Amino acid sequence: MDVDSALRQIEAAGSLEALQSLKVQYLGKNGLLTQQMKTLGSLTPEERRERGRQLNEAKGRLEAALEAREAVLREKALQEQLEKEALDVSLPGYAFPTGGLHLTSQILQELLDIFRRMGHSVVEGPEVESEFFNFDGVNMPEWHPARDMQDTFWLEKPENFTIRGPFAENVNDLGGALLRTHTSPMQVRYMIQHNPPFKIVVPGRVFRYEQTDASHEAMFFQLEGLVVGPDITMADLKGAITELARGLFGPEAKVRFQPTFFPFVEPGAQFAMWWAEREKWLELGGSGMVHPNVFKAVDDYRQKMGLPRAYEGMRGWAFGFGIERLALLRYGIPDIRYFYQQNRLSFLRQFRN
Ligand code: FA5
Repeated sequence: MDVDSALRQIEAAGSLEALQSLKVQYLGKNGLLTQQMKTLGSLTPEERRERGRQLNEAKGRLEAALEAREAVLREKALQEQLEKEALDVSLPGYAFPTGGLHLTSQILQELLDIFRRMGHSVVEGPEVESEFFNFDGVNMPEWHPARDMQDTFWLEKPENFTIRGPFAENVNDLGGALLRTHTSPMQVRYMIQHNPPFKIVVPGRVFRYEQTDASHEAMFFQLEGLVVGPDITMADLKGAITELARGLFGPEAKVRFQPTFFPFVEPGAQFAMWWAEREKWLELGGSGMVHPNVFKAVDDYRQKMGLPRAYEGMRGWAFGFGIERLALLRYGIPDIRYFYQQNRLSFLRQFRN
């Protein structure tokens, strides 16, 4: 074995793998040097001492050379890795597009916060509704001309159509299936399932089969309010709407009620809010005292289900208004169709929260 040639090979090893195989080649279990060590036994004691010393010295030099080369190669590998992974922190970052809440969701959250502060619970109902809850239950029987005020998307009713909610499947005569035209059916659903007194608000999507224009959509959101108890009066309704106006437009806000007709309230009133900044009235929606026929429809239904009648002698107020209409007026948006139809990001981004 030529020690000098081995040392040169070690010195020239270009990688840790190459170095490892040299180590095996010379010092491994069957390496060249190891084999020579094994021949020592056949020598005379004298020769053995001399030869053993030589081999040990060679082994020491090889080991030292391997170690030194390994240190150099490791350092080189580290440098290469550092260079490869180098990060230029002065480069500009990537802009990640972020999502945001739709304007409608933002306003709904604001409204729900105002009503939660007044002690209302927030409840939701189904968008596919039965004729009974959408119309008959809120005092709009089939022959009632007021049904024409809300053009309806009727749905083909499948064979085994059952309407969502407890008890509902036990009642056969719920009429046709439709997309709810307002959130008022939740008044009936909630009262069937809960005893008074209570305060609720119902946010939700509603649908009307109508020609769209700058202020009419076929799909929009309403917020419904309902408060029932033994001595609720119109003054409570005024108080709640005033709180709502102040929550939206500040402590100076005023409200205005004008008599109007909705089948499910008596008396009925449309309400508007005074927007001081712009000095104008915003017509928002309808309201009134719950019509006795609505309480009666609820109690009749409860009785059919074997539940006690709970609404005789009760009084309540209700309101309902359009969320997009509020936004149109508040932000001076010229066309309600910007909200959903064209999904205009340039429009929606103006309201990014
Ligand atoms: C109702 O839907 C009644 N359920 C409201 C109500 C509830 C009255 C409880 C009394 C007591 P109306 O059809 O007027 O009423 O609609 C209420 C509001 O929804 C309107 O004032 C308006 O803000 C909004 N709205 C109605 N139609 C559209 C439409 N096509 N596009 C956008 N918003 C609409």
